[in-house]
Amino acid sequence: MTETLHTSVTPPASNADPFAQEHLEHPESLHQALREAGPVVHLTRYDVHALARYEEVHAALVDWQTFQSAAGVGLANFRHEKPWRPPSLLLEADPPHHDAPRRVLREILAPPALRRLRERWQTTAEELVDAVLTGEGTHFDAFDRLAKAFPLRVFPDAVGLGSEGRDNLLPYGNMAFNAFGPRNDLVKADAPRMAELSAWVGAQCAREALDEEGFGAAIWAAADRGDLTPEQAPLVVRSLLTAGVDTTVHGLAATLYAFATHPDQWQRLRERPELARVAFDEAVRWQSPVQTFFRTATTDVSVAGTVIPEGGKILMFLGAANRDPARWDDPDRFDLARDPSGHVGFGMGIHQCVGQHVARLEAEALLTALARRVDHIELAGEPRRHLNNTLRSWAALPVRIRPAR
Ligand code: OVP
Repeated sequence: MTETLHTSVTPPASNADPFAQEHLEHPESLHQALREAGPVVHLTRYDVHALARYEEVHAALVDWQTFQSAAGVGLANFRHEKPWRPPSLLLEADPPHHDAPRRVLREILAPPALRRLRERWQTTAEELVDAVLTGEGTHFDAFDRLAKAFPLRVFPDAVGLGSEGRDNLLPYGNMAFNAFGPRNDLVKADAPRMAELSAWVGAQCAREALDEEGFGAAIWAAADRGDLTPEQAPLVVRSLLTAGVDTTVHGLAATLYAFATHPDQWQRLRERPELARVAFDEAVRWQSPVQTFFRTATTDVSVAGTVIPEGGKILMFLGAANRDPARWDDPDRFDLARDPSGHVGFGMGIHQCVGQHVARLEAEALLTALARRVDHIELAGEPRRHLNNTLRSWAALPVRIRPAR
């Protein structure tokens, strides 16, 4: 994608604020406008270049040499601004520094390493589904009782966290994902708890805070083998705690929302529960729980004729790329019959979500448990969004379900 710089076109400009409440709540119309405006759009308010088409987003994601992460994957440019916390060794790093932490975490979160969790997670999912079926009627908040409850039951245990303070995990993740955006009201609202939440998360990353079985202990074992330095280990644990909770909670909520609004797709899953994983990926494509990430240009680079200057920030709209009609047939349809692979909801290239197998295993357990017991699921009220600068997230998902006989 690095073309010659001879012909340079001025890109269309937009003064839209993608982080304004209206666009966070309903991003579709902005996404469409940005895709249609051109392959590159200059966002004047932040002086960044935006990519909203699949082709350009995909190309930027895979070209880590030209589009670096070490200057931050939010709006803040770490060349000029001090990060709010020590940068992530995975997300906010480039090769070669990125590679050892990535290799360690990839092994720990690879499918073979997760096999020991499957049976327990399935049992937990069935317990949660039984609880909503035998509760006070079949009308309940699927966000609270399933999407939030399930990851919080299984993931902190899998990491090996102690039992105290687990209610800090979601607020910490919410804060971290807000921090990729501008310093707007969402970021300001997080400020009072920033020191407290950061201190708690920091303390959980110590070897002594983690049990001997979990992902956390496995990261420390890698340090003992010399695959990581002792200074790197706690920061790699921190990545799990930052990226592993809110993402799965809102990804599962997106999946439940998809089924509650597409009864025909629920019947398809009931008939073929082995579609659970495809369904989750299709929901990740359709909703894109992680909406955006930034990169920074390492050189003057031409993207479809527009020169993005060295040091400039590039805003990649993953959610817009995942619904680009040039890449997807009928992109706004949630459809288990399509092949969603190639979506950029987990990113693409060397930074592609290292935890995606964990997320898929969670989704498979929960959806399988539901598909076995639930005949029909529908909305029982207006779903409520929670606003976050990066995550397409939820506050409530009222549903009604009909138990299968
Ligand atoms: C979606 C991600 C997000 C937030 C933080 C981190 C990773 C991290 O490594 O800390 S990936």
